[in-house]
Amino acid sequence: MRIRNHALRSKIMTAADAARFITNDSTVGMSGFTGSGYPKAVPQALAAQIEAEHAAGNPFKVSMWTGASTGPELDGALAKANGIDFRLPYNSDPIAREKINKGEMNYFDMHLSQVAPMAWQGFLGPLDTAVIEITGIREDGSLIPSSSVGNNKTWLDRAEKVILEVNSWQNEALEGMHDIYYGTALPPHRLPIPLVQPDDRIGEKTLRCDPGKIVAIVETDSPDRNAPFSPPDDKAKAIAGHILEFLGHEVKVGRLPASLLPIQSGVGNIANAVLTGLIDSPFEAMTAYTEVIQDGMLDLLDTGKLRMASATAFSLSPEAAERINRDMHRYRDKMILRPQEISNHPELVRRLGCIAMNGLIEADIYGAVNSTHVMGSRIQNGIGGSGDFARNAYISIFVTPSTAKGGAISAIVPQASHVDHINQDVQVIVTEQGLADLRGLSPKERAKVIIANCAHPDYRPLLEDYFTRAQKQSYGLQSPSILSEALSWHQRFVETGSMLP
Ligand code: 0RQ
Repeated sequence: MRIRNHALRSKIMTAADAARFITNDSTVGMSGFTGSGYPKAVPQALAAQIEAEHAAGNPFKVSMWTGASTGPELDGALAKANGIDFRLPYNSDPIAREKINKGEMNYFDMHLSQVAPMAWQGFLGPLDTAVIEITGIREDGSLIPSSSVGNNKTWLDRAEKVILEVNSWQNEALEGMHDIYYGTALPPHRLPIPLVQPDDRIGEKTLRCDPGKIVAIVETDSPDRNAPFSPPDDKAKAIAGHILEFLGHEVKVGRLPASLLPIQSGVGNIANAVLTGLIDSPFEAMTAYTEVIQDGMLDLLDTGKLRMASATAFSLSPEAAERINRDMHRYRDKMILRPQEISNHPELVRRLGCIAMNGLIEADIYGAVNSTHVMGSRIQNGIGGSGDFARNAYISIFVTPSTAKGGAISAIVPQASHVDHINQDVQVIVTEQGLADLRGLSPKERAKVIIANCAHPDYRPLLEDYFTRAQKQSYGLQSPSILSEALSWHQRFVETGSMLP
């Protein structure tokens, strides 16, 4: 039995009845992080309720806070119903993305580690309702978390009303895997977070929740989004190869230990390919201190190369989700899921010395990175946790194919059309062409290495030409720029569909 607290069983109801507790103009905190552990039934019932109100000529929109991206049953359904007025943080849902880019939805993209602390600071406003997926409820009323922790602790603490989805698709053996730290506070009462190794447990195994706030419990049996990974293509394999060679070199010259330092890996196919590449690497007894556990990490855990992984969520293919569900008892001792304010905490990322690896949209010749905005204005996903890790990492690596959209776009440009990560937070850039180690280099030195090692051959001569002329024409010569031309590649793409002249 999933709901072991008898008093709370009286709150079980249908998703439609539960959704009626959510009203127009209210703020809702949903569980969910990179497609796992998000509520599936109540958001769909809410979307139906919103559509019915709209059909009757009544306004109905909510503000929505999550952990990170969710799934089609949540972001997709609510965006389709035109039910979201404001959303934070990271989103990867295509329908929500379209609404944001059409100017029909307000989106506050923020560092994932800062969501919970900023909610506590209060300027985001009150939180009316929390809708949280869990695996079960214990006899004492404490909640067994699901396949992501995200901001659930904070939503449960801050919300006036709580709606729970108890999802029996989630493996009961998840119980005990989580580590919920209750020691955070606002300044001036903050204390050091007592975590010095990725496998330290510093909190509780379950979430606390005032039973008086629980207005509804909905029973579900639905899988997480679980998007498939495509097998690594040649570019991803080449990128992985450059990174492995670089890390090997760092070990050889004594700048990294033989087991490396805790790895953080972003989402996506390339990040997954790098993890897969580590299987054949010489590194042993590695650890991960990261946001999401992907397929590649499971493979690494299986081979024993990865000793353990700490994260806030799973982000698995359907096959890997099945595998982990089958073998949960075996994986459980090697994985810890924490609140995202801890998995991504700058203090901990700096202390542990994480090796951060994240994707980028474009980088400029000086190494400023745009992770979020295509052509400077169209949001792709969001900054996610990349800033939490990039700024504080021991080594901050960014990866990308050297071109996008079949070669019509260069990922290396004269000037980034939007900046998420400033030069100082970007130490290594890797494309299938090669790797640029930018540590200790001045801007002009960085430009030479980035153009030579990372740019695609179709764009390399154009970048060399720009950089040569910039060094003659620029107002200043610290980071030479031709202001009238710096964003002309983007303009050309918008006008002609290609950055190539
Ligand atoms: O678009 O799907 O329409 O073809 O962006 O690009 O090459 O498949 O790479 O999946 O690794 O995503 C930066 C978006 C890269 C991701 C980004 C288009 C490209 C494609 C995806 P299509 P790829 P990836 C941990 C850390 C920010 C958050 C972060 C991201 C789509 O890594 O969201 O790092 N990062 N979080 O065509 C136009 C360019 C483009 C471009 C790529 N220069 N111009 N389109 N694309 N480059 C996770 C969390 O924090 C939760």
